[in-house]
Amino acid sequence: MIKNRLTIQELKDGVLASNKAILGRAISLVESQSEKDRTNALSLVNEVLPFSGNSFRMGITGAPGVGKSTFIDGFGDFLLSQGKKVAILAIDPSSKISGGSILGDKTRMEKLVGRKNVFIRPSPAGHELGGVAQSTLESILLCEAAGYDFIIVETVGVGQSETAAKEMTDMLLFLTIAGAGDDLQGIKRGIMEMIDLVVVNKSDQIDSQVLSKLIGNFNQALHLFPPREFRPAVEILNCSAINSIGFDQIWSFVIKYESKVKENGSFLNNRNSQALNWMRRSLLNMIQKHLQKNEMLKSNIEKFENLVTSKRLSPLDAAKQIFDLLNLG
Ligand SMILES: Nc1nc2c(ncn2[C@@H]2O[C@H](COP(=O)(O)OP(=O)(O)O)[C@@H](O)[C@H]2O)c(=O)[nH]1
Ligand SMILES: [Mg+2]
Repeated sequence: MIKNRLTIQELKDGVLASNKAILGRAISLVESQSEKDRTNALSLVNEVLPFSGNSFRMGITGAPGVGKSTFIDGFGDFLLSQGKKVAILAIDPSSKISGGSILGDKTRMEKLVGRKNVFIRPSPAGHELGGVAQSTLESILLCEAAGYDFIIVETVGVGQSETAAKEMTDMLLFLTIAGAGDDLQGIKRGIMEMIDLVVVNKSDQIDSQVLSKLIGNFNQALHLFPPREFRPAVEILNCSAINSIGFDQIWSFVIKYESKVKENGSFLNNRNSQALNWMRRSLLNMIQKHLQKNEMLKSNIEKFENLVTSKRLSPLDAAKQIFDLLNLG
């Protein structure tokens, strides 16, 4: 039994001892949006920070139904057999609407649930994307401090959530299937640029000619992008997640990818620039939130909005005058 409230020290000790129940509690703390909890969460994360970072972080994205959960279950099991300690987290802002979340159905993860070296955490419900992304980032750090050395971040293949996943992982895997209108046309250019590995799932259902054609199409599209200097070229592999077929090749790619980015320094450079970006984005968010609460500014903004819509002041001049009111020098 764990007592009701744990001190930051107790949470830290439990996380470092890799106590799953306490890790869960620590993650609940970073997910909380109450002001007091936020203060404690920041202290806790700072405390464990020196013990974090020692992992490979893989993001997984793809449209609903392509088999992400099934893939994570099977591939996670494969990773365990490689001696990895696996944590699975999710960025799923849609859980607000659905009431569940992409990892909510832990029953899908039949191979992983209850295994010693696995920690599974669904996305918190009822948060905006920004809040989900922030708590997922902090959860990654906590899991690493607890000794998890392979972190999987699952995200739904829509909107900004995959950008958020990209911004906190070392490699992004795009899972897809043949047909279903989900080939090249279905992938937005911006997403294509973020992907490090494409995996065509449900190979058990695909005719080999269709698969070759799909792979050919992908390769053609990839040629339109400049060669990647610091990371291995994007590859297109296939698997049958449900039958655990094809994981060897995916694992080989991950090993190749990890050793290349670690050797040439881009692994660390990427992690550092991700950390700095998170700092900058958080700062801008705080400034924005703070200003939105400022009454003087609110009333002035209304005044300036009227001036802009009645064409008495240009939008740019209005912005400049509002900025000057802030007296930031
Ligand atoms: N035939 C076949 N079905 C699969 C495979 N992987 C997943 N599925 C099925 O596809 C459906 C959606 O899988 P799920 O993992 O929930 O997809 P997600 O929405 O991307 O997480 C389920 O019915 C799975 O059993 C596969 O490799 N082969
Ligand atoms: Mg799923």
